[in-house]
Amino acid sequence: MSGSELISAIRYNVLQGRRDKDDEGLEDDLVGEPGVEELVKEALQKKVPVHDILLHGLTEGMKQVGEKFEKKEYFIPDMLSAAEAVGAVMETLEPYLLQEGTTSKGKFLLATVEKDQHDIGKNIVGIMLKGAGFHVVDLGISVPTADIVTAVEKEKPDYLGLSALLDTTMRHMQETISLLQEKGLRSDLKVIIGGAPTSPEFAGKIGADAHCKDAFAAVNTANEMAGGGGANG
Ligand code: B12
Repeated sequence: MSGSELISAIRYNVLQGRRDKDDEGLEDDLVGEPGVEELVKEALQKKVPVHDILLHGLTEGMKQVGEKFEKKEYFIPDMLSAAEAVGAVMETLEPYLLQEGTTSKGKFLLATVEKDQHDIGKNIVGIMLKGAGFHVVDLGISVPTADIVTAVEKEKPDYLGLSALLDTTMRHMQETISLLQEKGLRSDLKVIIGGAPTSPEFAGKIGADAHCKDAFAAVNTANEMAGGGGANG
């Protein structure tokens, strides 16, 4: 398979929720055909850029899963199998994303906000930031606002990254910033937000320092804030 065939096969197999060759597939019976794991390994061997595997294969596949969920063609277990297939290959991709830094450019605290369990995007952001030389502390999913603020108090990070994928949980980002302000913890901290329902306008409205549309933008923004260049500089 060529690079672009591999990318489209990865996308299709995410959509089918197929982690590996033993999985059947949500819509077609595909047992024996390579799944996401085998395809990603082949793509890496063929030197398909990791950026393309992530954005055009895995992330685009998840986006299409979301569209099917919205149209009620897919249900929660279907979203979960796709998410599991993507989660499983992150370990394979991690060493390729961790090529750059060894020196710490600062401490980066990451969390998915209260009542929100989505973490694939946050985990990618964490791996890429580690790779860019930041010391990443990941607080996990559905982290209560008070716990995020306590962690800021304890860890004294330079950056706080908040992730929200639901319209109903975005408000906890604002809540977190307000509580940080109340406790006098906001001024030395850069707050960066991300996740599908968020936007630069929303970031401005709630007083965050930046919004990033994906993990590559997160690395660029953090690098700029740390006083260096972009993802490649
Ligand atoms: C997988 C998935 C799930 C999985 C999550 C598994 C997991 N471990 O994460 C499960 C099945 C658990 C799930 C559950 C639900 N989900 Co869901 N889910 C998705 C889906 C299909 C993909 C999300 C994803 O992983 N995308 C791939 C990653 C790589 O992209 P990303 O998350 O956007 O992250 C990138 C950027 O946003 C950015 N980024 C993200 N975070 C951060 C943080 C920082 C600091 C920075 C800088 C950048 C950044 O960088 C990332 C990497 O490039 C989306 C559809 C979609 N289009 O997003 C729906 C979606 C988010 N889910 C949705 C819904 C409704 C739900 C449920 C409420 C369903 C239900 N009725 O129960 C529950 C809620 C559970 C909860 N309390 O959180 C809706 C949300 C609608 C809305 N706008 O509010 C969506 C949009 C589906 C839809 N179209 O209706 N879901």
